[in-house]
Amino acid sequence: MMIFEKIHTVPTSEELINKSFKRAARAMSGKTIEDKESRFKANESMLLTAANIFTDNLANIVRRFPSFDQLPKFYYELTDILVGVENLKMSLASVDWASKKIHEVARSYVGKIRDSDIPEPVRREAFGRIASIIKSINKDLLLLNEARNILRKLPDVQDEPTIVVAGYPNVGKSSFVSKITGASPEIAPYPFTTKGVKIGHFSRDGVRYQVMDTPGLLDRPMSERNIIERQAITAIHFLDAVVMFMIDPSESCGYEIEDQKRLLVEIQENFKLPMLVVANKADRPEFRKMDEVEMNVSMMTGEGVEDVVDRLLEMIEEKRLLSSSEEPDTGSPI
Ligand SMILES: Nc1nc2c(ncn2[C@@H]2O[C@H](COP(=O)(O)OP(=O)(O)O)[C@@H](O)[C@H]2O)c(=O)[nH]1
Ligand SMILES: [Mg+2]
Repeated sequence: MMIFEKIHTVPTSEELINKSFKRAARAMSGKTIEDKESRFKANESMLLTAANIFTDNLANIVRRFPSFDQLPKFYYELTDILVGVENLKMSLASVDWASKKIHEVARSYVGKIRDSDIPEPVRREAFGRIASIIKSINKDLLLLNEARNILRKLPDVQDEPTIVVAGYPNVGKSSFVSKITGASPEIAPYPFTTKGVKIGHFSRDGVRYQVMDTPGLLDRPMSERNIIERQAITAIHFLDAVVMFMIDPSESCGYEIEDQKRLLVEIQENFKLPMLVVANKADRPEFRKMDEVEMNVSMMTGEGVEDVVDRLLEMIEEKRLLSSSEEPDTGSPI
């Protein structure tokens, strides 16, 4: 399940006020009030019912947001870029404060109702105070709802060993992904891209691996991107991933070798992830071997594909052994 899926729509102050006071009034409507005693009781319980509805709703809002410090680093980064973790924490704290404050006000007004001569004005005063507490957190409720809408669109990236495929358009990335995952990959939205990421899976020896094709993300120079885009891209850095960079030395992709090399260097500089550089289209007559390249393949003939997969799995294993022996690097890559 997507990590942010359980966050519901966050209501506005006005919606909350209408809902809670209406429900409290409805709870009272069937009751007949014969004597002074039951009239006081009715006002008391109307106040407590309304207050409970408020505190329950507010507590649920806070509870459904994930605890940000426990979020996988990948999602933490994206959340921070998209909405700001500090802003979110502050708004959640305000909602929590309001919930507690309303509880306090209700408690103290129950006492005031008991001490009063006529209960209704006292109860109405309590409602007024509760309403103004709720109104005071309206900007927080709006921010949380906006955050919710943004966070729900994050890609559902599993906490699985991942192969990220990079390289210029038309070099053969998608051919590789469909060759090793069989099925056509799922398309997941990704911030600041129109195409999203394509995610496929395959299993080896009972272990599930995730393959992520990144059209629009890792297929053109970083220097052409603004800072926000770069941050969104470098969040990939926080996945448990290795990168396969694909070059097309035949240049039938439409990009010159020199440009492809420059992109390779940029990605190497921006991602401190293990990287395998692979040249594709070995079947083509224009193909030539390159110093930068570790393995040559052809997605058309299938030549070398198994070796590439074996090498990538080896790299994942090496990375796993390495990261279990040292603290993960949590520094920002840019
Ligand atoms: N001759 C040849 N063509 C290939 C090879 N791999 C991919 N192609 C072709 O190159 C084009 C782009 O491939 P695609 O996988 O969509 O590249 P992507 O844009 O990097 O995902 C397609 O027409 C493929 O059929 C290969 O090994 N040999
Ligand atoms: Mg493609």
